[in-house]
Order: sequence, then structure tokens, then C-alpha cells
Amino acid sequence: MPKTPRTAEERVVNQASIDMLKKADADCVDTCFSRYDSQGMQCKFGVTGVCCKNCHMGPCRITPRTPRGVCGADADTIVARNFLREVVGGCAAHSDHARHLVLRLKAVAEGNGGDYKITDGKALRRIAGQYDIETADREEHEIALELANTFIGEFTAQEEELKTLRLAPLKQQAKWDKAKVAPKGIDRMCVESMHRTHIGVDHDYRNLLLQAFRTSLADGWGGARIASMTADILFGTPMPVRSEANLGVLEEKQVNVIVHGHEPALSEMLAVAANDPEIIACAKEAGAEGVNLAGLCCTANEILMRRGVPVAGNFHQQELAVITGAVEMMVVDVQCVMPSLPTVASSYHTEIVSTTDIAKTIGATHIPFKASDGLASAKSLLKRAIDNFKKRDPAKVSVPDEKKPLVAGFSVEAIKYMLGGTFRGSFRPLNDAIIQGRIRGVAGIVGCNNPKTQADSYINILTAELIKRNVLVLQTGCAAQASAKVGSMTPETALEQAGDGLREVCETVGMPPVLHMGSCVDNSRILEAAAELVAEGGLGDDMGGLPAVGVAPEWMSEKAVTIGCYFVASGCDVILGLPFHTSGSENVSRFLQEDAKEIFGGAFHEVPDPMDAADRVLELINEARENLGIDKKTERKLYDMKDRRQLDV
Ligand code: NFS
Repeated sequence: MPKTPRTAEERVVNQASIDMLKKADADCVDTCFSRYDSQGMQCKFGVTGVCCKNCHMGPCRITPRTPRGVCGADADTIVARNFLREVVGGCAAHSDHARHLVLRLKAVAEGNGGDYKITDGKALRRIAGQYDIETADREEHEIALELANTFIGEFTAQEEELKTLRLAPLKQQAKWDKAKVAPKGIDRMCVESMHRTHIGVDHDYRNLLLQAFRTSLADGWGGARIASMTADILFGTPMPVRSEANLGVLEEKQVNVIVHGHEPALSEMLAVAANDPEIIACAKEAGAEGVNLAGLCCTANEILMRRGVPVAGNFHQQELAVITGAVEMMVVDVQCVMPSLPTVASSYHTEIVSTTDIAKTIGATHIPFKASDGLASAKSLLKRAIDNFKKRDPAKVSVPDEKKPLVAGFSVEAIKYMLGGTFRGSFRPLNDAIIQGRIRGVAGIVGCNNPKTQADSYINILTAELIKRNVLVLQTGCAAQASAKVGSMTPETALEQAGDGLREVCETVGMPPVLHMGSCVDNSRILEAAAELVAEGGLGDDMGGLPAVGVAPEWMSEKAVTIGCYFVASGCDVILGLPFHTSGSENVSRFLQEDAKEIFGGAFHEVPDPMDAADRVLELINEARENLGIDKKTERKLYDMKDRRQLDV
């Protein structure tokens, strides 16, 4: 039975999205929201995780009457196996993304990089140093080659543990050793997990779940971290940059090209090509004022962080962007790209172009992106988009005028710089602000949208509430874009919305109370920031003791499951706005929500309501503050200029 369709206002919270959902109805176009509503009641065996189709004696479903599948697997085994396979999916996605970047870095180092180059030599030397690679008196390409080969070794290592784990605080590493969850090569972890979940291999839910955490660490302290580091070397370490977000960034008088997906190699080249005089001239010849490049989802975050390219929207807005009728081309690569896009686009003139052989969709035009000839490939895509401009039907165009200014680009390097300048760059002022209680703690709010919930709403309510209660918010992915769209990512917001203590710090430093740290692979930057807080001193000696909490309010992808696991394995409590598909096993649920705390220092918490989540974040932060002995209330005082100069920030 289909559910009664929800109204546009029930489906989304942002006015631009509401307008486009209404237009979708008028244009008779389906979206993820209408499809979700027509799904009706979703399969309860899937939702609780007790459906097993890992062999062809099944599919088996666990019920009180049939507590075991044909092979004898019980709910614990089945739920844990399904969960581990989700973690593998996420780890594989981030890590394959990383692999592509590492191979690009290797090609550059070997002189075969085409239009790609090492943009940030300083980052190259810093990162190489972290892997004990000699940097003194060596050419960039030599260092880059050794680093690329070291990274490749992180994928292929058979017996050696990941070197990237050593970037974590020592005590955290000791916890991983004790629990025997330090991963070996990334590829091995994924293959081994698939082996373990094959019929008749690993049946102990505890062993399976430990493997889930082990595999997740191969993502957070492996693939994802390597992806962020390599992208910084190739394209530059993000520094604060101004831009805008929401569907209103689309320009009626320009050729609109949207990049959507994840890997920055293609989008970087498109960003360069969009400013090429030849392309601008072509656009003018076609009657447009220029080419307007905008981003969707995490690829948007990549080019926003480094180039200030505006964000058209987050996950739930990909179809809505096409429905504006003003998009000439949507260029996609991998991950979070809905297969519905060509169908939606068939009602308008938009061409959906897939660019990689590992991700094709029927109805999309497939034009493989030639990285060896990146700029030429990007320019030819833009010329094709310009050609398509004449097919735009003005009667179908309606671009919402909502957009908000934002400041993004908060890599760990950028945060250090903001806090202390070029010469004194460090986390010290932030640690001090936390110790003194001006900032109560830190929350990482990350992840997707999910049409099961009113899009952006949980993210927006929670973020506003936390900054009001003096919690510094770090964001990535679609969650960051949700905040950008309501204007929470400008320093001015701090003045209006943040609590007194957080406002003082933000005002002194000139940063927003909500920091955009990048795409989903850049969750590794949040781990890096946590490691910096520990290294700076005064907040304990492992990440598990920090007054810091992770939240995935509206998550939906396997990547989000993996991210949640590596945050927990790194000692961080993680609040989920939507539950895992694990409720069919009490043992698995207890392991994830309680036992994990004993092993790693963090665990999962399911909190469906954003205001309850805010309370829970504060409880967890206060608990950590108490354990650290920094829970005493400091007296509030007004600062004059003299006091201000004495502030550490
Ligand atoms: Ni991450 Fe979710 Fe996708 Fe990015 Fe957005 S949906 S898990 S936030 S775009 S990867």
C-alpha cells in the first residue's frame, strides 16, 4: 500500500526545494520523495537486518517461528554479516576514490600527469615527512613518487598494518592493538570481509563486528585520509574562501553546468575550463552571458573548498536542480548519483553526462573523461553544454532565488592559521577555549540527506541549537551544505546565533561557528583535527576522552555506516538520526551501542529527534569534561580591549 504522499513542505524544509518539488508535481516528474512515498511500508526484514541472501539456499528471513536460516545462521550472524557488508561498501567507495587520486599523483610524479601537477609542494613535503620519507634536498617529483608508492602500499599490504594509522594518537593506536583491530592493507580488508561473510565462514557476531570496525579504520585512517591528503597535494590545501549555496546559484542568463559526484580530478579541470576565454567567447556566441559552473553533493564540496565554486545543492536536490529547467548539462562521476537523473532530465533539455567507465546509467550520454588530456576533455564537455543552451525551453525555466553566502575551506591547516597566523599557527587557542569552557566541546555533524525525513531539517535544528549552547560545529558533506543554505557558515552568524563563549572566540578569530571541512572523504580532516586537539595537550591523551561527538542526522549511504564506525573506533560517540538495519539482533545492537564504548571509548546512539540529540551531545560533552576535570564553571565576564589582547586567540 503506497503511503499518502507527503506535501512538499513535509518533504523538505528549504524554500528553494519546496518550490522545485511543487514544480516537479506540475511537470509530472517523479523525485526520490515521491518514489519513497510510493514504496509504502518498507520490508521489515530488510529494515531489521534479518534477511540473508548470501547463498542460494535462501533468501532466508528470521522470524520467531523460523529463528534460523537454512544453513543454521541465527539473527545475530545474519545481522552482523549484513552490517559488515555495508561497511565494506563504504570503505571500498572512499578507498577506490583515493586510489584514483594516488594513481594520478604517481602519473604526475613520473611526468605523465598531462594537465595535472603538484599544486601544493608544502603539503607534499609535510605529508611525506609524516611517512618518514626523506624530503631534504629532493625534487618534488622524487618525493611525490615515493609517497605515491607508499600510498599504493597501503592498498596492497598483505601482512603489514596500515602506516597511516600512525597519524593517530599513540593511546588510540594502543587501543586498536589491544582489540586487535588495526587493519592491514585496504584491499585485503575489503576482500577478507567479503570472504568472512560468505556462507559458512565467520559466524560469531562479535568477530564479524570487530572486522567491521577494522575495515572502517582502513577507510578513516586509510582510504579517506589518503584521498584528502592526495587531493591537497594535487589541487591545493583548502584555505578560507567565500561562496554561495542553494539552487539560486543557477543563472538564468548563463549556460549552467553542474558537476555532481565525488572525485575532484574532473571537477577541477572543469573549474579551470569554465574560466577559459575561448569557452566564455563560445558561450557569448550562443547568446548566453557566460558559463556558470556549480556543484552538487561532495564534488561540490571539493571545488568549493579549493576554488569557491558555488554549491547548487546537496543530495536531495540533485533532481530538483534539473527540474529548474535551467541546467544545460550535469556531469557526473561516481557515488550518490541517482539513477533517476536521465528520466528526470527527459522532461527538460538537460543532458546527463557520465564520465567514468565504472559508473554508467542508461539514458545518460557516456563520454569517458580523458585525464591524460584533462583540460581539453573538460573544454569539449563545456562546448557541448553551450550547444545545448539553445534547446532550453524558457517556459519550463524556474530558478528559485534563494541562495546564502558562506565561508568554507577549513582544512586543519586553515584552522591552525586562523587561530594563530602563519608563524604561531596551532590549536592551542582552541584547546584553551575548550578548557576554559568558552567552547563546551566540538560536534562533527556529517552525512547525507534521506527522503525518509524532512530534508535538512534535523541538520539545521541541531546545528542551530548546538552553536547556541557554545558547541563548535565541524561539518562535511551534505550536512555542511544544509547549513550553508541557511547561512550558518558566515562569521556574522556567530554574532547572531552563537552562545556568548563561542561568539567571543569566533569574533576574535573571525571564523564562523560552523566550519565547513569539506567532502565526505574529508571526514578524515575531522579525525585529524581531533588528533591535533589531543597532541596540543590539556585535553587528555586519546581521542576517546575529548569533549567531542559525531552526529549523522540524515544519513543513508553505506559510506555513512563506515564513517560512523571509524569515528566510534577512534573513540568518538556517534549519534544517528536514523537507525542502522540491525534491530533484528539484540546482541548486535548492544555491541554497537554499549560494548563498543568499552573497547574503543565511543559507541552509537540512536536519537531520532534533533532537540533530544542536542541534549545528548551536551550530556556526552559534559561527561567528557568531567572526566578531564575541566567541568568547573568559569565566571562570565565582558572583555575590553586589554583583556582581549591577553586572550590566547
Ligand atoms: Ni557523504 Fe552521503 Fe553523498 Fe557526500 Fe552527500 S549523500 S555519505 S555527504 S554526497 S558522500
